[in-house]
Amino acid sequence: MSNLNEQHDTQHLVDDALKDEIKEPAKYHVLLLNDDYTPMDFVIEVLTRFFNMDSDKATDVMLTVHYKGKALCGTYSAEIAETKVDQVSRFAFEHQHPLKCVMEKA
Ligand code: TYC
Repeated sequence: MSNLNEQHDTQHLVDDALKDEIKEPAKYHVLLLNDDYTPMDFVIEVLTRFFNMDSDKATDVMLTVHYKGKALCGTYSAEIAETKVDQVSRFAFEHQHPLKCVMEKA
């Protein structure tokens, strides 16, 4: 390959590396999904315990999930979002409820 082409390629690699350094870390939405079995009170408990909502806000979000199928609980870095999903999933499983909590790139 010509010297000029190699220089061009190297510049691209440098640019990409710099871009990664400058970029804000990606954010993730954490959502609750509706099902027919998890008690409403349990969902409110999840929202107050893991997403620091007061009971009015938690009731509002629970009803959004119930009527619309899903709702946003919070937006976090990848690591925090994974931890929330894990905590909620374990808590639901331990109480034998089918409640599902998922994350998606914001
Ligand atoms: N649909 C459930 C019921 O009628 C309540 C519910 C709300 C379940 C939110 C899950 O994420 C959920 N008991």
